[in-house]
Amino acid sequence: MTTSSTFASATLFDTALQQLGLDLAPWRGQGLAVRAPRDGAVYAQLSSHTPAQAQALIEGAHSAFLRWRATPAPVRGELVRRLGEKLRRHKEALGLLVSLEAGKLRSEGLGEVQEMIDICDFAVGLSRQLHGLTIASERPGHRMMETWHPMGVVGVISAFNFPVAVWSWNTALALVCGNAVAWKPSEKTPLCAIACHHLLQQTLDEFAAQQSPALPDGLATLLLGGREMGELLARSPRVAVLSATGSTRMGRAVAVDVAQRFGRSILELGGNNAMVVMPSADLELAARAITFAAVGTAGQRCTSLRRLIVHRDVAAPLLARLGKIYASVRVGDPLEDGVLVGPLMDGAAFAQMQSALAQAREQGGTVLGGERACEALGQDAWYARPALVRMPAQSAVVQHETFAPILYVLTCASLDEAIALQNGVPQGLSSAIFTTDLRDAERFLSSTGSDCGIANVNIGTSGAEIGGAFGGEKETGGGRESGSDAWKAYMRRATNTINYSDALPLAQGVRFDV
Ligand code: UN1
Repeated sequence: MTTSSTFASATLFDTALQQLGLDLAPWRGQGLAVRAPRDGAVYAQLSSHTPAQAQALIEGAHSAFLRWRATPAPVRGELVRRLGEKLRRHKEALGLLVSLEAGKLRSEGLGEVQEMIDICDFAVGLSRQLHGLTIASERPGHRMMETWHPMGVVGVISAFNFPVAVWSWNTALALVCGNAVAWKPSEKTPLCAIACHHLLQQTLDEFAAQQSPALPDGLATLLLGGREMGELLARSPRVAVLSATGSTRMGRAVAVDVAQRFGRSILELGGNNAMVVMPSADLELAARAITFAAVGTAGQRCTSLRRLIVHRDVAAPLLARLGKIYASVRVGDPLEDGVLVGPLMDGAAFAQMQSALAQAREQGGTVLGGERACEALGQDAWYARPALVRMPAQSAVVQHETFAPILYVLTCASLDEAIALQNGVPQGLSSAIFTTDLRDAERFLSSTGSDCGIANVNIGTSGAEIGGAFGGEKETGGGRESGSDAWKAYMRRATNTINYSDALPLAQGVRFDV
């Protein structure tokens, strides 16, 4: 049988582009490599935008915004509905492209596109629900209310590990909220970005032809480039909101630049996610959840499980089970059926993993796994066996996010100790507890429990649905994207007081007779 894994990456890239109807010619140049982590093959070289081109595109986005903000929100929703339809039609091809360029399993690539479809559906509903409140006024014959208005150009900086979904969370919401979008994708996944841009541009063109007056060009723009492109977005006074996903280091730089000009930022930065396993837990379920969260996507999700805090009473059986899983889990070509762990993004990611493991050993850790694997798949293909690391304490290396399949294991003697360990790191994205004890579960979710933006019971830390707000506290940056009322970050709130009486009473009983 011939499976997609039998084909060289170039052939598969060709197939995906053909199915997407995407011509790469206008994007070709020098500077940005399109690379497949599964075999390290470089498929194409693309050019970056110059700063002058980027400035012009941002200006164009702003002009488009001035028209788009006056388009009724449900009509804006219709555009996003059509984008969702287009994504449904191209799910296979786009999913394959994600698997190729980000090194994800087939089902993870498809899952990412499903996440895009889901957020489009969500945003369509939202387009009729951008509600403000009506508020009781203390003055007779007065009414107060809130109205929500578009902000302007929303800048989006996204990371390689979710090269399409994170863009869609921001873009679907930003568009229904009446904003324009300027996107700087990771320089490691430019082709996924071009494909998304192509599908949105096609949708916009079809939609614009049916609008009167015609829709302006430039509503969604793509800025290809490196770090300097991110800086340009962060510093541009035209960018009203900047939503940035990536490392804490990047976020710290961006946040300062945006704050300097009183812009608004939505930051989704590093995670160092923990799971607590209590004595009452269903250990088999916990072992499966741990495996998906820790080794899935080769540990390269910001929600990946990095710390396991297991109660000493169940540490032995759980670790024995995990030891077996870690020894047998299949590492290999992510396009091959049965493989659960694909490649790391590149050689730098592999080097960082090895450096973290060396530090863990120095800090008293015992490492199982972690060595290079599947070298036959390519000299520049960087696979690693997932690593399970027993640590004597939550030392420096455990406090740090390493974007790789390393799971540090700590033991605890009580829920209080577990919560202190869970909260005892600088990051605060995702967390979970495995327990069948109602008290433990509720305590973990309470104000004295997990300090993360995501806290789960009896499921892992990764794989969040789009319906909830996504993001976290402390060094994770505090931003919220995706579902719930995250849309409010893409709009500005106006408080309106309307006097329908023939008098002019002042608030707080102030007298000012003229
Ligand atoms: C990310 O890693 O940047 O919750 C996003 C998850 C995915 C999104 C992760 N739905 O794991």
